[in-house]
Amino acid sequence: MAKIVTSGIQPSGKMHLGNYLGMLQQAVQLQDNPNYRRFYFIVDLHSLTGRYSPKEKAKEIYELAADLLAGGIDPKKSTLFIQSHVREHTELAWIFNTITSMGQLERMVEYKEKVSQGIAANVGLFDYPVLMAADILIYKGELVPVGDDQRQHLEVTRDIARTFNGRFGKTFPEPKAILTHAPRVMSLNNARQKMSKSLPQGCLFLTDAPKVMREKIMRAETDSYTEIGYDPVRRGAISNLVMIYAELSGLTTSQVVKMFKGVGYAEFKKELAELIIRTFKPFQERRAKLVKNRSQVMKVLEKGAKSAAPIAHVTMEEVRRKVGLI
Ligand code: AQP
Repeated sequence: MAKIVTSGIQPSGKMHLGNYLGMLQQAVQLQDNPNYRRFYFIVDLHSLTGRYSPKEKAKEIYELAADLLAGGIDPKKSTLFIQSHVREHTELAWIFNTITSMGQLERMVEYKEKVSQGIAANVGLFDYPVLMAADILIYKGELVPVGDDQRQHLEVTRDIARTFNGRFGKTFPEPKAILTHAPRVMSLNNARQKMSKSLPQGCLFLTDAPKVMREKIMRAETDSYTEIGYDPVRRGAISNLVMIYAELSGLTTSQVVKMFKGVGYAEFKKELAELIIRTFKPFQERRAKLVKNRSQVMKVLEKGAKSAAPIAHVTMEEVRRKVGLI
């Protein structure tokens, strides 16, 4: 039987290089594996936990769909849809809320970091890992292509699956993360923080104009050594740039270091910027066409929800029965 692969992405701003290298690139690669069935979704409900304008939100949801399609998600190979269009995600999240302890959610590093950045926390933000567990388990997902920042949340999913199975009988698998070689792309201007759209200065967006991409890379943090190297612990900033180069060129980090031996930082950065611009030019062209063709994109999302909903419905019926709802 095909293994179920699930992954979600928030429509809360533009897609960036971290999303691409941590999640999208591998979600696309997994499409060629006939042993997997894939569910990829835009987690619009998760994105309501931050501040937003409703008009802007609708645009972000639709443009993220364009990003995913332009980035290689193929609706013939993957079921692509909007989370809120399959209502069972939230119903299952409620059941999971009742078997999850407050203490476990209070330990979430992402939550604590957001609060320490001054983000006013609401109950939805606190409860994020529980809805994420429902997003995955409603399809009985076994594999989850995600970035490293989601590893702790995925542990909660595994715990919830285990607790549910223990109390109500074997129902859910315990899903595993699939990480890339670039599971945590760091901010370009602060290698101690992950690249994140809430820190836009150090974030390279896939839709940035070539000039902006060049400027961001040329300004990126390095160190006081004279040659590039790969040592993420002691030389985080330059190692981050080497890793980006390696991922986009298909080389290993040691091949990149060898290739640029004796070359100064400025020259390396110039080459890296051109590689990024070349890589994302076709993406930008495809995206521009999709953004203009709203009805085509919406049709894909509607068809995706129609194909995901019956599966979610069956799981929810099983859960309702097992927990004693009539
Ligand atoms: N820096 C990153 N490196 C590797 N993977 C990353 N991901 C996010 N940032 C990095 C992965 O991208 C997928 C979708 O992410 P998301 O929707 O949870 O997160 P995001 O909202 O795009 O993350 P941000 O930019 O960090 O948003 P804010 O600032 O709002 O918190 C996930 O698989 C994630 O692991």
